[in-house]
Amino acid sequence: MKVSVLMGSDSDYSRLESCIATLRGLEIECEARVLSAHRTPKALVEFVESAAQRNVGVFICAAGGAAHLAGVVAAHTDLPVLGIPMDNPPLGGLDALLSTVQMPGGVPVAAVAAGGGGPMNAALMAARILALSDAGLAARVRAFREGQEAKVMEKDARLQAKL
Ligand code: RP5
Repeated sequence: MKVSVLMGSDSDYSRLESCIATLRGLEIECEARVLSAHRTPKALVEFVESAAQRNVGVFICAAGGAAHLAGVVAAHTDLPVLGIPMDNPPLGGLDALLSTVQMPGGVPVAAVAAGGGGPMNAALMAARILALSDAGLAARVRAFREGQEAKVMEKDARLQAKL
């Protein structure tokens, strides 16, 4: 299954590169689009409603400011929706975070994380969801975690050697 990565503006793209790279590193097919809840509402809904035809399994939605993207997507799909609040001026992302975590009951959006780790963690959370029904992906997710542990242990060993 594929992960659909949506962003409210092309100005969000540079911070989503780690999300897309993480998905690709885990050999997860993904699509990425700039679509806005406010500026392109019709195209957004059409795109979300045709997700089954593209074999989408999870949506990742990044937006700043009023950040309605994840909520609107969740209102038009039964698939899991992961929202990434982008830390933009003038309110530094608090606005987007509050929008993302205050969905009304019945329309679930998971707010994955604010800040630099958010896009990568959204990709890893999407991978864990898809891995529930994909043993090969589950093995790659485990290998990622183990590889990360090995890297940190290596750094610690280098530090110990210097002390
Ligand atoms: C949001 O407004 C976008 O997701 C972006 O984070 C923010 C600013 O968009 P631009 O004015 O840069 O297009 O909708």
